[in-house]
Amino acid sequence: MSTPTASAPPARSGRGRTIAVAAVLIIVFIVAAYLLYPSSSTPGKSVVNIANGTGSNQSLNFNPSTITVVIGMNNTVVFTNHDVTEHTVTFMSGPSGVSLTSISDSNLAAGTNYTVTLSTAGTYHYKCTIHAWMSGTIIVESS
Ligand SMILES: [Cu+2]
Repeated sequence: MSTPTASAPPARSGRGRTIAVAAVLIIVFIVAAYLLYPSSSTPGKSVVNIANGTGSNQSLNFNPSTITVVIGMNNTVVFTNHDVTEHTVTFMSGPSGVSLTSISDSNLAAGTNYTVTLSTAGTYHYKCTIHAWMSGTIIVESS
């Protein structure tokens, strides 16, 4: 003798199915957005951090010290100073025609950030003029 089986659930109404499809679509969009814009960086921007202690620890540097960006995608770079002391972002070289002084920041105070958009493709080298061990490279690629 078999035990009674549960009766089949009532068929979904048309409205219920619409809601289920909408929920699936929303989940798909959220996953797609997450894959397109990883949480590690702000959409459209690239991030370079200066960790607390970098000004007194020669094993620390701009982080990451080398980045590659693409014009129109993420060629706006945000330098954030998490340190307790001042730093600079002083460009030493870049593509010809680019004014290095106009893209540099000579006073990146503790707890502040500096945003620069690099719109000319090429390789840029920068340093901190206060701490000789701090230097970085930004490679800007055409889109
Ligand atoms: Cu510095």
